[in-house]
Amino acid sequence: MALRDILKIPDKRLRLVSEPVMRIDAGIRALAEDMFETMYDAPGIGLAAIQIGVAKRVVVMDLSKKDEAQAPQVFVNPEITWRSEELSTHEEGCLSIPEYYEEVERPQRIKVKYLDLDGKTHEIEADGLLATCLQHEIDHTNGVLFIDHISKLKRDRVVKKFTKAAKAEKAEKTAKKVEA
Ligand code: K1U
Ligand code: ZN
Repeated sequence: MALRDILKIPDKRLRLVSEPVMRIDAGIRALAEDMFETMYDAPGIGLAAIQIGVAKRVVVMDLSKKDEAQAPQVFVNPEITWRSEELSTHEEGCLSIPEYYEEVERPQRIKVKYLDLDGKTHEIEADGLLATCLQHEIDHTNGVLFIDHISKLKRDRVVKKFTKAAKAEKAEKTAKKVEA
């Protein structure tokens, strides 16, 4: 198991469309383990492989409450097969946009088809936090971020803030290299 770095905006890799997994093998199982370690460490309740720079359609999630046993779930090649017409609004966060939270409106209920790590196909109906989190993570596999669902004004403001921070971090690293 390995703790991986989580990509932050404006990293362009977050905009890639991830590739479907063709074969669930030891490499995919090791990837899921690294993703859980990284997600629990962050901490977060979900993570898509592209957030650690791997453009494969793999999502991990754990929606258990603090006082409950861990409930890890893996979704390989998750696909939304049905969306309700009713919408609902939930506050969302993203480990690739740390400490920024906004309300997002999405379909209230969805059906999702996916494979587990044994290659078995499942189809589930989700609502509440599971529906929100699945839609957020499936968006990641398609290069879509939750800030794409908020106003342009708010999105531009948060992208500008993180772009400035990334430039400052790069300049600091360059200065340290010159010093050494
Ligand atoms: O995909 C991600 O970036 C992870 C994200 C998932 C998510 C959260 C809320 C709504 C939709 C999707 C996070 O986990 S953000 C962190 C977070 O929500 C959290 C962290 C610690 C405890 C409880 C929640
Ligand atoms: Zn996210």
